[in-house]
Amino acid sequence: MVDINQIIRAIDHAGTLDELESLRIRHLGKSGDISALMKQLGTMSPEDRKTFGPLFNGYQRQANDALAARKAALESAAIEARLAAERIDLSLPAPERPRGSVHPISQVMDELAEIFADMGFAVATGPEIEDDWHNFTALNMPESHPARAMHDTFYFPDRNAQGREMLLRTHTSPVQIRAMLGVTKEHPAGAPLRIIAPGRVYRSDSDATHTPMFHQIEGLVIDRDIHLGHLKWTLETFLKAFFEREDIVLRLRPSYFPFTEPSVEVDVGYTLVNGKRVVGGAEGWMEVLGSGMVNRRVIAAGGLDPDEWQGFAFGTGVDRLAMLKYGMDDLRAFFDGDGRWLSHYGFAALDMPTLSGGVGTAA
Ligand code: 2U9
Repeated sequence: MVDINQIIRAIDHAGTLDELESLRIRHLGKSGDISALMKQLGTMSPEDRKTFGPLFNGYQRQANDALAARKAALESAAIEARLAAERIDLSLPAPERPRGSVHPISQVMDELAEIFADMGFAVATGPEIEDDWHNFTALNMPESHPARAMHDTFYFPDRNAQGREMLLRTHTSPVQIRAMLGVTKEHPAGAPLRIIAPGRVYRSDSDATHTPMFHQIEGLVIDRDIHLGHLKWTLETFLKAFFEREDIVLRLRPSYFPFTEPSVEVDVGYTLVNGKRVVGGAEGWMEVLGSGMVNRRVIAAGGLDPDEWQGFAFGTGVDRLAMLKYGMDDLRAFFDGDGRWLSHYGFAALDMPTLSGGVGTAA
C-alpha cells in the first residue's frame, strides 16, 4: 500500500539531488508505486474509479510538488555553499610574469589601423556572411567569373529574402561597397571616402601557404581627381611605416583585377640576410600588395557617378605581412593556438602600437 505521508516525508528529507532522483524513480518512474496505482485505475469499475481517481491523482500531484520544492531548496543550498566556499582574494599580488599575449595578427591589425589613421583613413567593418551581389556582382565579377566557383567559395545552402546566394565573404571588398552606398553607420555619406577594411575572409583552399580563413586588409580612397600618384605615395608611406625602414623600394607591375582599371601589382625590394629575405633594399623583389584605380563600373555599383568620383584601392594579406615583418615561416602555426608559439611570437598586452613609439616593438 502507498503511504503518501511517508513518501512526502522522505522527499522532504532527501539530502542530495541524487537521493531525490532515486525517490522520484521509486515513486513516479515507469515502475514506481504511484505510477502502478495510476495504471490500476484503468482496470477499475466506473464507481471505484470515481472514488480512487481523485485520490491517486492527488498522491501524484503531492509527490510531484514535494519533489519540485525539495529540488529547488537543494539547488539553492548548493549555490549558497559554493558562494561561501569560493572566495576571490582581491589582495593577492599580480603574477610575477604576465600570462597570455597578443596574437601577432591582432598586433599587426592594430599597427595597420594606427599607420592608416595617421594618413586620415577610418576603419570600416561589415558582415562576414555576405550575399553574392555585394561580394561579387558589385565588384565587376559577373555570374561566369571563376572566383565564384563552388571550389573557391563557401556557399550557404539557402538564398536570402532577396533571392541572393549567401556565402562567407571571400575578400573585405563588400565592406567598401556598403560604405560607398552610404548604408553603414560608420560611413553614411557615401563619398568622399578614405577607409581601410581589415578582417577575416574565407576561401575553400588549404595547404602550407593557404588556410580556409585568413585575414585581409583592403583600402579605398574615393574623391575627386584621384590618380595613380596618390596610390603610389600612400603605399610607399604605409610600407615605410610598417617595416620601420626608409630604404623601402617599390616596383609597380601592370596586372588585372576585375574591380580595378588599371590594376597594379606592387613588389617590394628585399635584401638577403643570412639566407632570409628582409624587406628593404633591392637585391630581389617580392609581391606584397594588389591595387589599382577603382573600375568605373564598381564606382557606379557603389551608387556614385564615375565622372564625378574617382578612387584607388589596394589589398593585401595580414597574415603574410605579419610573417614578413616578424619572421614566421609557417602560416598554419598562426591558427594552432600552441602556447609555446604564442609566448614566442605574441606581444605584451600593454605594448600598443603607436607611431611615436615605433609601431611594432616586440615583447
Ligand atoms: C572596392 C573597389 C576595389 C581591392 C583590391 C586587390 C587589388 C588585391 C589581394 C591581395 C592578396 C587579395 O589577400 S589577397 O589575396 N587583393 O590584389 N584588392 S585591389 O579593390 C577594391 C576593393 C573594394 C569597392
